[in-house]
Amino acid sequence: MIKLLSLFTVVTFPNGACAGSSGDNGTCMTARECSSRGGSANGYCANGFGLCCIFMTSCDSSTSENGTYFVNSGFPSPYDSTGSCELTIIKSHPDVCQIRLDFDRFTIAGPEKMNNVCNQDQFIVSGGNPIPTICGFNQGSHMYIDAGIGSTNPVKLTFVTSGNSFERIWKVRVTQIPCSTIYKADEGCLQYYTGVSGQLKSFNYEPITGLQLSNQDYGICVRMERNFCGIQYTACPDPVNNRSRSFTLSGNSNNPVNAMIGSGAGPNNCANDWLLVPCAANVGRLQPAQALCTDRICGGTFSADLSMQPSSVLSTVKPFRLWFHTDNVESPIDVDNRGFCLNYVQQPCTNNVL
Ligand SMILES: *[C@@H]1O[C@H](CO)[C@@H](O)[C@H](O)[C@H]1NC(C)=O
Ligand SMILES: *[C@@H]1O[C@H](CO)[C@@H](O)[C@H](O)[C@H]1NC(C)=O
Ligand SMILES: *[C@@H]1O[C@H](CO)[C@@H](O)[C@H](O)[C@H]1NC(C)=O
Ligand SMILES: [Ca+2]
Repeated sequence: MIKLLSLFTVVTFPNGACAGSSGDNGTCMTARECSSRGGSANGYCANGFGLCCIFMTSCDSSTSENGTYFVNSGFPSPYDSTGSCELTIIKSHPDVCQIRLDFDRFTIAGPEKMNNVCNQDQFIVSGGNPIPTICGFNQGSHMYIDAGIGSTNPVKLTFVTSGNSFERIWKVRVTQIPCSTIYKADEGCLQYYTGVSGQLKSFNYEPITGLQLSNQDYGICVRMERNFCGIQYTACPDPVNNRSRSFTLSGNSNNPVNAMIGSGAGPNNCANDWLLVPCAANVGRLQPAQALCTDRICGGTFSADLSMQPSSVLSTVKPFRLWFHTDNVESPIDVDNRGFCLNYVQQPCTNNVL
């Protein structure tokens, strides 16, 4: 039954995601709703019936708005001072289990150069599962924070800046992910990648001056795409150095360093800093030897053999997961290591890949 209530037509539309005219993402709503929730309208959505409402906030604030951008004080200008800048994230709905952070901009001071510890500037996540502290250059990276089920303690993001003058800039997009969605990350993955191919980098990876961060311990997961059974990793091209530094985890990377494997005693093991690639074997190895595989890889060359020659490395352990671990010591044995940048390609369930 249709009731005509008034002469006015009331147009309703869902509060969906929208792209603002500035290029930032927002939520579609009415002008009144946007201003009462503390957002700023930025272009139209819902065929012109709604406004794309952008939420941007800075130090010592809290947000329950999905898609909030957390920026440095004075953004888009850089911030060159010391202090502590915190955002408290409140679940927009009890049915939010994860928070995804996208580092649209992320430049703070890097680690000290002896042991690569983030002791000047720090980015700290608290209130969720333990997350390693990071620093340096991390634009384009992401993190998933486990926010727990139901109403839990809020997750807090803190940028601590201290020490020398440095032009810091950050813009972190905070997305709240409902428990029931198919696009949430698998349990235990700080980073979660989808797609048949892609690129994985350690935090503060940058081939010219970036340094591998100490005190890291986290999982990197790649969603198994349909009809794919294995995954192949290859060190990224390094366009700036004569000898590639795109996989330099241990040793002095100012000199050639072979790949090291395993976790036992001895000079070529990965007891301190390592990338765990489950049952890794070099691509192209003869079949009988394929049974021999390794788990930890470190050194200054990416290969599952003790070799100076880089190789593509195959793993067929499912689900596809890496684990990255570093201790708190570098100098004097480990010098100028950059961490890793790897390209991955999932392998179809043929070609002897089980
Ligand atoms: C807006 O969202 C799209 C899709 O998720 C994303 O690719 C893009 O980077 C976002 N833009 C900004 C400025 O956050
Ligand atoms: C937050 O926005 C993203 C799209 O940007 C959407 O996928 C997600 O479901 C939203 N979360 C909630 C709790 O509505
Ligand atoms: C690369 O090698 C050339 C020739 O040996 C040298 O002049 C140049 O400085 C090197 N570049 C780097 C980034 O090491
Ligand atoms: Ca170390």
